[in-house]
Amino acid sequence: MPFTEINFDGIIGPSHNYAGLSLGNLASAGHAGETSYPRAAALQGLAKMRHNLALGLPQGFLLPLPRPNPVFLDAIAADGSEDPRLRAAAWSASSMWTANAATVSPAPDSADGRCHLTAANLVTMPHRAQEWPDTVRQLRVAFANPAHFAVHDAVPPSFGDEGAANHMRMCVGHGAAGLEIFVYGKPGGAFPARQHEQAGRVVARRHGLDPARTLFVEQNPEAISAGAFHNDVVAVANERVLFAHEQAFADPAGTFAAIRAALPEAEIVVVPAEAVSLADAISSYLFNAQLLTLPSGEMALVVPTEAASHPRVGVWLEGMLASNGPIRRVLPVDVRQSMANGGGPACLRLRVVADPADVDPRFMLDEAKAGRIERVIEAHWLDAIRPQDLSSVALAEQVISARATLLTELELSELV
Ligand code: SUG
Repeated sequence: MPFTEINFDGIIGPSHNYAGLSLGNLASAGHAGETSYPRAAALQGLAKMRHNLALGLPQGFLLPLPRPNPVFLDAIAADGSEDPRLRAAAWSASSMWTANAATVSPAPDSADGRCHLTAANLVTMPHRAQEWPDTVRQLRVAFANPAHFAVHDAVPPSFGDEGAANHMRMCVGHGAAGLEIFVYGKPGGAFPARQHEQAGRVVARRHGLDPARTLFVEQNPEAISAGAFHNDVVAVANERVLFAHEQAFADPAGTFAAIRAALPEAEIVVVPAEAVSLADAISSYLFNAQLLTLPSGEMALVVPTEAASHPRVGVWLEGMLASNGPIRRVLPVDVRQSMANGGGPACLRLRVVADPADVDPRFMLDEAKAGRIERVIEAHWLDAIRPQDLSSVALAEQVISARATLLTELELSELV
């Protein structure tokens, strides 16, 4: 099979909970302390994967990481009883948002003709900074073939890196050489700027990208202050189309001109602030959508139900479909449990352009495997977690054994 885009969704782990750990992520703060429903969350995530599989698209997955994380607790010399936030960090199921797992440059973009993946260090948030060593271990199993893939450790922690959530790729077709756009924030605003410019530059050099097809673009500080803690909350790209909020970038006109100069085929769909304010975009997660090329060649936008049902955003989407733009379908999915922690459909997936035959087949989904995963989730994922439950040794044992059962079912016990 030629190069194609494969979406690797994070299976939502059995310790999914609402701890309010992410400053600047309004949903995480707004749902802090609520009861979470890990089984429902994981089933919603699986339903989204099945939805995209049924569209005829290749679908992969990545597994939840070990939680509560003994390596993290050991490193901070704590058993978790000292501080509820540290305990919650050790339990966090945040690796579900695989858009933050790594930055991916497919083979057509790199100097050595291999697909490069650099794990994101996620240093800004302690609960996320613990992810990358286990992420890199998993990526090295899934993308093990050195003829086709190079998996790099995270960039040094002085440079904050949030992975694909701040990276966009535009091209005439997935298999063609692409324009890679690294979006960074500058510190000094109300909330942390999680992606540093230098991190993107390190990744671009490591991946052997052509400077003529690489852009570094500053995120609008107003967008970060309004709650766009990652660029993928205000912009998404697929092939020749960029779908972005008018206020996504610090210099929108300069950014769009640079994109058009590097990729003359680019089509830029800008949503004006007078139709959808930054606040509406962020609360509805309109841009945290999967912009997908369907087998028919049409483009579809997989949006959270919150976007489709939002009064102003829904109207804007209807108008977009009625116009003759490049996005021809809008497909709502329910990922409410993830959304309440600030993770929409696009956060839950890592895009890798590759030949599916080159990926370890244990990470590829088909309907039969989805059924097997569903049965493990139904039988072993916890129904509900309240913040005070995170001190329970019995609950920790249940979480550990639920994940181990999934690994055994998928013949991936080496990741235990
Ligand atoms: O890093 N939320 C995640 C959401 C990540 C969304 N990803 C993308 N935009 N690609 C974060 O802020 C909340 C965890 C808590 O509060 O319990 C959290 O980590």
